Amino acid sequence: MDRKTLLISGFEPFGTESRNPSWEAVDALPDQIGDLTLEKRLLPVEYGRAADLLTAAANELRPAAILCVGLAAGRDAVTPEAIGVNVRDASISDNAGRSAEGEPIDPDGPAAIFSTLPVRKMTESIRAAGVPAKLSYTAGTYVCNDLLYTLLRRFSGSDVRVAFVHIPLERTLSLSESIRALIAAIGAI
Ligand code: PCA
Repeated sequence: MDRKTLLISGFEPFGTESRNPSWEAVDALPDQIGDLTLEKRLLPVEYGRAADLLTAAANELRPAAILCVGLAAGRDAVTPEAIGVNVRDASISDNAGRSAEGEPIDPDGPAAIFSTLPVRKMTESIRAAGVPAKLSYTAGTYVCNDLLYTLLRRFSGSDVRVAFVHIPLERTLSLSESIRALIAAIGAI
């Protein structure tokens, strides 16, 4: 079997939450799904640095795909993200104390970039696994969007494809359902 690498990331806790199910779900995934070997990375909730760390890992591993996972506290479904936008704007600071109010991520970049993985198919596959899912057209304007946009920009035109999936809080969707959703999403890649 042709083995390929999937680079997959979750985030540290941030804001008022003491846990972040995105890393807990990623950490609980098997190391092998189908013909994909998973390389897992825990990322800091910091503008720029999260993307730099994952870019460095991708340059070293040359994965077939990068799947980033983050927490979307207000949502009640798993939401693959269709698009990253070129803006940082949030009422809370990142974990390094940096705040941003409507600044571009990359002054020379396009306003938005579409995900290069089949997000619609991933959404359907999560639903088929019995977990609520909805395709999203906004990953927000905080660190998750910063990571998605920056990776899409850096790997644009390359054979490294990129997607982002937001999962709800654990009190909204159990960790085992989030894990099931990620396995289904990966199956659709
Ligand atoms: N969610 C945040 C950043 C880290 C995370 O898990 C977001 O949606 O931007």
